[in-house]
Amino acid sequence: MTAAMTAVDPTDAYVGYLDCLADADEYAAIDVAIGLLDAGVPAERVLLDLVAPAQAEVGERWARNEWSVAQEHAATHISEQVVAAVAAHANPRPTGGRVVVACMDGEWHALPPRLVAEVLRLRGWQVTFLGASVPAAHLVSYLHRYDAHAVALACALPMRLPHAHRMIEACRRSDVPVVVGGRGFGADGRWARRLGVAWAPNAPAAAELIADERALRGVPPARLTHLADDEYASLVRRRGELIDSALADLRDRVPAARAYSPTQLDATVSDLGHIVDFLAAAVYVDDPSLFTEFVEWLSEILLSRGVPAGAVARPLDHFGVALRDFPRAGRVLALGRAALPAADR
Ligand code: B12
Repeated sequence: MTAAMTAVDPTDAYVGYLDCLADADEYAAIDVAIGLLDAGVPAERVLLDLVAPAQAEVGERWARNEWSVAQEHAATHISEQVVAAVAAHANPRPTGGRVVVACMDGEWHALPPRLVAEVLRLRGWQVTFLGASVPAAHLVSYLHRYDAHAVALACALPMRLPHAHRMIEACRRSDVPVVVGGRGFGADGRWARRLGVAWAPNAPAAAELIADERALRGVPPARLTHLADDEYASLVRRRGELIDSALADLRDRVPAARAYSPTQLDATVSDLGHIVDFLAAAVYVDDPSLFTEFVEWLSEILLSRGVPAGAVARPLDHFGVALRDFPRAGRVLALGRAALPAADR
């Protein structure tokens, strides 16, 4: 048994609970959570003050290359089991209307909205949780069929924002109010404001918004007139060509890249794809900070995994040349280049 069983506060239980995740000890993790419930801690606090921060720490350990993907997956599975156990223990009965909670198309981070779904359930809403990557057309027909009071959409990755916008618009056309959340909208929700949609920083705030239909519907409209320059659409059309040419350029200019194994090549293609997708998303919302934050994150990830310096700088320079007729993308790339740590320039 890895965890202290006597904690009556999620904060005191946190370190022991993280040890359970580190040891992949599902039973001990569930015991910690149920122990807190039995000690009178509200289920909402167990979810938000224990499971959520522990899961964020899992991400930090993966990012620092301290935990493998397998350890992260094991820990995430345990968190899902703990959420299920807490939900079953609390077993609330709905008194309110139906709220549908779903991940945007292409979004696999289902645990954060699952926490939101359970908090809404605890607060009396009848919640349908549709889970990861729900195609827009299927979501909309589901909303029609069940006459939803509101839909809560999750996006963890800013590169998915253009898809998120299409999905938000599809829900709007069926007149169901939308609230969005997740890291993908920026820490302060600034990209949700750009897309003209109600945003909640966390589950309790989402519950308050959903209870206030006027606030949910009374959001200022999207500010996307810059899309008239067609840069975003052209970037999307050229995605494949940009990735191919950046890979060829990297192999020409960074000697270590010529000796990459097939696995390293796959990872490089995936990183180049992310660079193009984050660039396109920054152009979509017209905010270079979306890209500079990503570049800082990516170079930290690559440096902690021993990827040679230049692995980010080189593709940025290449895209800068390939996209010289794209003034907004060019500005974003230049700011991204400037945001790189000295070690990667
Ligand atoms: C687990 C995990 C995964 C799992 C998800 C499994 C699952 N069932 O959820 C898997 C393995 C699928 C995954 C995949 C990837 N992941 Co991941 N993942 C995570 C991790 C470790 C935990 C997510 C989590 O549960 N967080 C805990 C929740 C509670 O925190 P939260 O998101 O802040 O949520 C709160 C609020 O934001 C808000 N909220 C959240 N959602 C919603 C929704 C609504 C409607 C509302 C109102 C509010 C709201 O309320 C929550 C509670 O208060 C995070 C790290 C992290 N720090 O979060 C990385 C993280 C999000 N992943 C990341 C990445 C890069 C990826 C991949 C691209 C990796 C890859 N190379 O393939 C893929 C992308 C997959 C995809 N297309 O979606 C990065 C994103 C970085 C960035 N620059 O954007 C992170 C931050 C890891 C890191 N530290 O670098 N991931």
